[in-house]
Amino acid sequence: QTEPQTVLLDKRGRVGWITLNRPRALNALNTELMNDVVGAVAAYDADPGIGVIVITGSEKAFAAGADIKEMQPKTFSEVYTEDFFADWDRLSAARKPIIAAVSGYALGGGCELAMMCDLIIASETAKFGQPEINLGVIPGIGGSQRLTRAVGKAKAMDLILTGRTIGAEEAERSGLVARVVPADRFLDVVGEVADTIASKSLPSVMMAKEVVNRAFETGLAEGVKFERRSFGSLFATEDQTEGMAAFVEKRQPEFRHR
Ligand code: CO8
Repeated sequence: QTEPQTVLLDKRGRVGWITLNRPRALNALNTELMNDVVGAVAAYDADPGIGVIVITGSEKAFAAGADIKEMQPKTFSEVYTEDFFADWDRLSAARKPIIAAVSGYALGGGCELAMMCDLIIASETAKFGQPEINLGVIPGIGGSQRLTRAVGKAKAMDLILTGRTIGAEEAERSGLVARVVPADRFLDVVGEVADTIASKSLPSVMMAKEVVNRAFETGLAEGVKFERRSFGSLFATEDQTEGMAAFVEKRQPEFRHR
């Protein structure tokens, strides 16, 4: 396997960091970068030493969208037959939580990439938007669906029809973003959140992600049943025995992620 050129990879404890690294194009998402991100996520997902994945960009840009220069010459039949960008869907197969750490621009495909992650932590400098309408197209990597589920129809229509950009405060108020963090503490706080999640029992973390995502795929009664069955199955793990014993014995649990 060749070394990725468009992302920087760094394991810190049980957290696998992926830093998008095409600074001259504000991390615009081209095919190479997509392959690198998808490959890195799959590798961390399969690594038993990793509990959480973080995807981040630079201070100025998480990602300024799909690469317009790569898309510009394409014809309909190329976009259709190549299923351009379909590989991004492979991110959804990751079973460990993915945090999007967004500073600066998260526009178009950049906003869609952030929304494919499980939670978004934003620097107060973050700017979100789906400006595809300004290019004569529409969101194409799930944005119309994920944004609408995240913020509701009113805000999604506003953003997708006008192409306007919103700041971190409005994004948090709308439900797109989990937390907004001061710029000077941004990466520290992301690291703390990631470490916190990574310190929990991995089977319960993975199952928590799975049950929350089930809320988007199924009706309430089915979802609650799925949660109940998943909850019960965690009583087969060593970490449940340890976690509950530690509480009763008034000590910190020592999870072994099994
Ligand atoms: N694609 C390619 N290059 C880009 C992109 C992009 N999305 N964004 C920025 N760049 C490049 C610029 O061309 C420039 O390169 P150069 O120095 O060679 O001219 C460099 O990055 C720096 O950009 P700017 O000089 O423009 O920087 P500014 O600070 O002046 O502006 C902005 C920053 C406001 C973010 C501005 O760059 C901008 O508006 N970018 C485009 C944002 C946009 O429209 N994004 C949506 C793209 S479309 C999309 O994502 C569709 C996804 C669905 C695809 C599905 C296919 C099936």
